[in-house]
Amino acid sequence: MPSEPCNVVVLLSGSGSNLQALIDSCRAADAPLRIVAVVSNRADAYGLQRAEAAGIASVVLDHTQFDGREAFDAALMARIDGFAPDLVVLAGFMRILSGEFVRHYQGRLLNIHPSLLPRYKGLHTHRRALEAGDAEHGCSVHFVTEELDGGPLVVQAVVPVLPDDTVQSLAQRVHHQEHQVYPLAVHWFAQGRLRLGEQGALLDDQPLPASGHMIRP
Ligand code: NHR
Ligand code: GAR
Repeated sequence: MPSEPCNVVVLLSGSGSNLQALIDSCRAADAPLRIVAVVSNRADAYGLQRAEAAGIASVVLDHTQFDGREAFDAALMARIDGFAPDLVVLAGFMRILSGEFVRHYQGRLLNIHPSLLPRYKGLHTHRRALEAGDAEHGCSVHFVTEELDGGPLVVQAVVPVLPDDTVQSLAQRVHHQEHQVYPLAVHWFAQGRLRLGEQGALLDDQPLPASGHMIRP
């Protein structure tokens, strides 16, 4: 007998192509997860239209309407918890989250970041990889902790940097990998295979390497 599916809430701020990849990955009737809600801090995020098209509940919580980060995060937690999620997924969510928020979802909060962490934490990662002359770039899925982009790694996908790359062409190559590895990591979690242990991420009760599971071209 299949057990209850893992209820997932997705947080985003923009286009939502990673949301779309997750939606597409739960088409099968026996998918181990269901996306129960999408929360955006921006009313104009295209990801909200993707949610609506897929029949997923959505919420807009505009951070500019709150008096500071703590107040926004408290409201965000209340809205998210209304959906009783087993997992919260950051998919292009552009607001730094407070320690209180991160601790509340400890072990059930994942992010996808567009670089090969620990390289290029923060913003403008594609431009920084190009400017550094890196031969390789990529993306990382990690458990979120208070240390920005510093939580235990789950999976990384490597892409080559090509001689004529622009920020756009490189970003597109990385995005394509994001759409493969985020559903993979989320399905691992939903299947009960992935969890956060004391020392880092565990897959099937085995510690993952510090770099996470590596996918190379
Ligand atoms: N919060 C915590 N505590 N830890 C992490 O690892 C987090 C997080 C919140 C978001 C995503 C992250 C990324 O993958 C993420 C990871 C936004 C910023 C940022 O500087 C940095 C990293 C990430 C997301 N945001 C600005 C801010 O002041 C606003 C930028 C904007 O609105 O465009 O919050 O890269
Ligand atoms: C993705 O590339 C994601 O890695 C990145 O934003 C993009 C969102 O795309 N996340 C961050 O930069 C977090 N600071 P999407 O909205 O099409 O999924």
